[in-house]
Amino acid sequence: MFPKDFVWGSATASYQIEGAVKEAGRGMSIWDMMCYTPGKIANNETGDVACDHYHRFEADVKLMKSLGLKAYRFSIAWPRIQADGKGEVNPRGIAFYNKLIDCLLEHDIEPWVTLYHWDLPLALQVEHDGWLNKDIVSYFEKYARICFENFGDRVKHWITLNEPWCSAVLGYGLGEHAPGRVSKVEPYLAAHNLLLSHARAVKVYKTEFQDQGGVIGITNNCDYRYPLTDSAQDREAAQRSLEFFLAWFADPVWKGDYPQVMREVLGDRLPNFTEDEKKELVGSSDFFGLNHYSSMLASEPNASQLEELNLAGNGGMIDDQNVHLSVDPSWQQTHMGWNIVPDGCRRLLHWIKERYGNPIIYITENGCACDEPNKEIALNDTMRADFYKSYIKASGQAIEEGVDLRGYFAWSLMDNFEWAHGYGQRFGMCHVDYETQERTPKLSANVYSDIIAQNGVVEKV
Ligand code: PNW
Repeated sequence: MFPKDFVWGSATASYQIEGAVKEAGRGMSIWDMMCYTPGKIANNETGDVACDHYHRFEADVKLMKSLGLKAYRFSIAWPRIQADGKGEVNPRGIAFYNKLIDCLLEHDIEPWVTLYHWDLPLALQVEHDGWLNKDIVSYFEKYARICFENFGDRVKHWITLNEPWCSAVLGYGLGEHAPGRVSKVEPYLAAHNLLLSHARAVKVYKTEFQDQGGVIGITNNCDYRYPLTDSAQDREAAQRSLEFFLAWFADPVWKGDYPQVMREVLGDRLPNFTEDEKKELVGSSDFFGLNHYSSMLASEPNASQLEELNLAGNGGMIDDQNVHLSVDPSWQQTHMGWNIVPDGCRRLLHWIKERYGNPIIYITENGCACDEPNKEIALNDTMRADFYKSYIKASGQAIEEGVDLRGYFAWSLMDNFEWAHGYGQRFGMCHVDYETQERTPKLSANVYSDIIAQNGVVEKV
């Protein structure tokens, strides 16, 4: 059984579900550009239509209600609010999110709103180098203020950034995500400006909108790392890997600076915070938002593994860490090839509890992709149903052990545009037929719905 007010929700993101990319004054985002560049996305698919949620949000909210969701986490598309990211406010963009928020509240579903889930206005990238330029901090500040002003009377849970690790590493390091850049230096710069932008938005909220009485935080993603063996070297490798992954973004927010090990390894490539910036960062998250999907084994690389790491030339991201990653052959894998290890979730929650002084934690995403070549197979998604049950049970155990976990959001409400993988990877608890746009709850939706109704995983005998 979970605590009485535990928040049960599901999550989506604007570009992955909305479609209507050219409607009602929306400007282009870096993801439109990425998708229109041949060869970047599986089958050259785009978010042009996606789940057509922009036109179907009312039915989608009814679907959420029928499943018993208490909360719904979605993101605002910055280019709907300001087409070029810095100019005029677009009233039609405001109107869309007003309608969505009102509809959720009418159905007693709490809106949890992410300000940035990767759809940066294209003009900010093309004219200002996006997250590489410190100017972004003041653009993001203004955008955040517009959102608090217009929606903050009804929205009481804000998330500034979704997974800045992905923006920095996949967007500016490995080139897999928009804006598709490959570099060993840029990820650290992008991360720096992402963190400063987060802190600035929080400062605006705390100083100008305190009377709205909401909470605001950042959501980071992290997989868990088990040491391959019990050796001190492997345990250090696992710890180092977690610091390069999660502490990179969480230490500045909870402790005021990057982890020491990153300073030592990266030298000049890791930017410095001024004393004022540190002050703005420390304590800038009311809760610890965590997106968690998988686990790996970490070890100190041997000579040939080290050579492999260096040859991979993976944007400096993996070779900087000096960690060899592998899998336990007994682990089941999802359609993304991600390992299903519920105990890793529990351990990561403890790692966060220890390192950051028992913060309030929300799992803002957790879920899995299944191989669903047709609707019939999709509807019988036993692997996903088991995935939810096992991860939720592991989370419940962590709570019993003292972790202050207050909520869980399943990714995702429905199948959607899975970034570079296009529509071939389905994460939804509801199936989407992309020809008819019909939504159908899968087995996992019903299982999750039962979990919500029972406030926990109750095994039927
Ligand atoms: C998250 N990785 O993305 C995002 O927040 C969602 O938009 C996405 O649909 C979901 O997880 C499933 O992928 C991630 O490479 C993308 O470690 C890549 C990674 C992690 C999360």
